[in-house]
Amino acid sequence: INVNSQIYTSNWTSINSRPLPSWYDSVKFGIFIHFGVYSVPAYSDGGYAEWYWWNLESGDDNNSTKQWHGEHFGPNFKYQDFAPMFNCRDFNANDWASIIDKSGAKYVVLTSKHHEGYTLWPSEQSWGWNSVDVGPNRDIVAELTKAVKNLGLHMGLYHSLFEWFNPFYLSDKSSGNPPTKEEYVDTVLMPQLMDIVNSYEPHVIWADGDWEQASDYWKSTDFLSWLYTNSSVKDVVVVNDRWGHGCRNTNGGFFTGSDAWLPNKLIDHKWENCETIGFSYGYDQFEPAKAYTNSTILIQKFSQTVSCGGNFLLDIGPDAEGTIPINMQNTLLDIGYWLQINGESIYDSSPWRVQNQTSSIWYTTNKSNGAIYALVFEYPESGQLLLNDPICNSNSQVNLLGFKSASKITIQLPKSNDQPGITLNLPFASPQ
Ligand code: FUL
Repeated sequence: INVNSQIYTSNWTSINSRPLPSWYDSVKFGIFIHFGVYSVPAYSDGGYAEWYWWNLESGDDNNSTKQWHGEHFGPNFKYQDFAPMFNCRDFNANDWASIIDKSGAKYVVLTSKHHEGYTLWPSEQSWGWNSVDVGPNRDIVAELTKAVKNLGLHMGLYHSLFEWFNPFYLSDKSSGNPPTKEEYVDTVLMPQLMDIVNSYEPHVIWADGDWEQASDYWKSTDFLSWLYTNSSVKDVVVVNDRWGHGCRNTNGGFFTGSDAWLPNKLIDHKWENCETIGFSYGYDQFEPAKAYTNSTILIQKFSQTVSCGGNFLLDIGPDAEGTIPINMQNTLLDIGYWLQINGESIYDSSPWRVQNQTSSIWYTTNKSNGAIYALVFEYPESGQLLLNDPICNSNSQVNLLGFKSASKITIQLPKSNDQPGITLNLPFASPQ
């Protein structure tokens, strides 16, 4: 189907009928980046560090954010006063892109604007609350877009539909429920969405903040019909499903369920698991190294996600200087090394007819070479691995990816022909 020639109109039936551009399903792995003024205090009350401003203004009286803020910055220090400290002095877009490339990820999703409203590009609709006017004095979106695209990766942008404290939004919100006016959407949101598309040509638009209002208020289908029909990225762009309450797992592009959604069963619509390495999406300077999920567990979650038809969007939270914390970098390199060996079981793969055998064996298949891949998280000490589901015959071959000294493994077939289940006699060594 030629996505290009279609005209999409402003209703969900039309928007939902658009086929997802195929690059997205084939690449499987992306890196999410939460970066903004919240990267300065980098403090979490146990929830997300990027929610600092909300906790400061609106959370419970004397909550831990308010206490910590008072102790460190005093009562008169406003959230906006953090912006000049968002200096990004070590931010080097080519370095970020290179680390991401080494992780084996094929796309990036950067926060062009989170709920705080601060934009990482000089948005005219930010009235100075952006990274060119205050903070680093740099267009972060432009720099990273260029570096990521230069390496042949797809660049995407996360954009919060709402802003906690935008006066236009607060005024719309107080007009009724649902709001009886849409000044924020007309004056801020729609011009911003069109601006990021026209200026940076992102291949992913990752909307968020959907729970605040219905998609009618956000005019989501107006934007998407323009994006799919008239924009310069209409052939390649993919979007998620966070376009208004009730839209998740129903409307838009790929499904996202909840944050870090890992349903562990086949989902027959393209979906994505936005995982984090730590707990927060934005940087939390107090998160101890031991609270970070190690690479082995992340690789397992990644495999489970892909087995069930999902993409894995792994989040990193750089600090206010623009450094990706070293343990996050290490994790990315670990995953990249694993993908160098095991990538053929992931990239371009499809879910198999069976997703898993127990919680430690997950399957994928590659339709172009007909192979079935078993991703096995526990190496059997006995050297014998029983796979219950594959149906093999005497011509079948089994290889252990990454095992260099002997490519073939002996297979014991079931006693009667064409029965599922095989026993593999593996070498008594773990793969290099
Ligand atoms: C959530 C946001 O509220 C979080 O801060 C984060 O951005 C996550 C990916 O989406 O809904």
